[in-house]
Amino acid sequence: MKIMRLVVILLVIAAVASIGAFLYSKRTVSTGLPTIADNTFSIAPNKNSAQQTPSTGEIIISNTNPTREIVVEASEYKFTPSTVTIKKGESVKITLKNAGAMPHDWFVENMGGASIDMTSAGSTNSIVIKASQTGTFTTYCSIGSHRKLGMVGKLIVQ
Ligand SMILES: [Cu+2]
Repeated sequence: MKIMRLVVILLVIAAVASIGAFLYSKRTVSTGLPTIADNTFSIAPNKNSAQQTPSTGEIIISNTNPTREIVVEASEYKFTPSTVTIKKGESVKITLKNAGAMPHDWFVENMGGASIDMTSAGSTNSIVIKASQTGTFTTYCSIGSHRKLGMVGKLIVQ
């Protein structure tokens, strides 16, 4: 009978298809390939992490509201003013204004966290710092040989 034959053929097709699907799913599982989720490590940058991590010295990067701002102008090859004076315990925003033609930055020596990142010509960058101890610290531009060429200054904490 034609109908019986058709039904048998359909059953065979269905059986082959389901066995195939079963083997396929089995294969997917048994390969143990990591899923996208396994491979995804979470990158959840904390925007304030740099500001919340105290540096190793007496100067910490503060995320509290600064009471004032000191603008340091950078050019080839000097800082103006070269000496920045702050008071112990006060949060001060230091802004590096690049008035030169080359990129510059502003580092407080031996205070890894206390630095203003590379600032391109015509741009400004800031940090808020707070010093817990008095002292005089060397500041400099870490780019190329700018330090040797004169981009050195002082941070005095009174
Ligand atoms: Cu420089």
